[in-house]
Amino acid sequence: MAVERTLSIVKPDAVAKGATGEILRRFEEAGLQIVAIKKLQLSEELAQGFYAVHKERPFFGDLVKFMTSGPVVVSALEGEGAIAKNRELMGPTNSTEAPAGTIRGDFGTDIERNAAHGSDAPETAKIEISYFFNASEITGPCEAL
Ligand code: FUP
Repeated sequence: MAVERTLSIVKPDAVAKGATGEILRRFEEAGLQIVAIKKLQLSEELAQGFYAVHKERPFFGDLVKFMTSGPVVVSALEGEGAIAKNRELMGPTNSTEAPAGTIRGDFGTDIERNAAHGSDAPETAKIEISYFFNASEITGPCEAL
């Protein structure tokens, strides 16, 4: 399996619950390294741009409102099969269908308030990471001690 990078967002609902540390811990425990990280309040413009692919969908307005309702924690994760690994840890999009033990099952509420975002493919991961981070803000992986 190839070493990949993926973009993760701990969404406002999970940040507000104080679940940021636990979610990041799950990534690290699964062998994903945090190579970039920041906490920020998304502006309406930034949230609209991030979800631009969904702009014609009926839920777009509510999604942007939710994503701007409080701070988020955005990170770039690196590791073997990072994209699929992150999505496996998150569980299905709809938190009502996500099993206990998954991030969306444990910390989300429904299809909108679903605790976390993870890129879905290498091309989108690249675009999404550069949406939030300059090259100088991304570190290399740490060597194991
Ligand atoms: P995912 O790749 O799992 O994040 O899911 P999608 O790209 O299909 O959807 C992006 C985000 O849109 C989801 F995280 C939540 C939101 N969404 C809704 O709010 N309502 C819907 O009916 C579908 C998606």
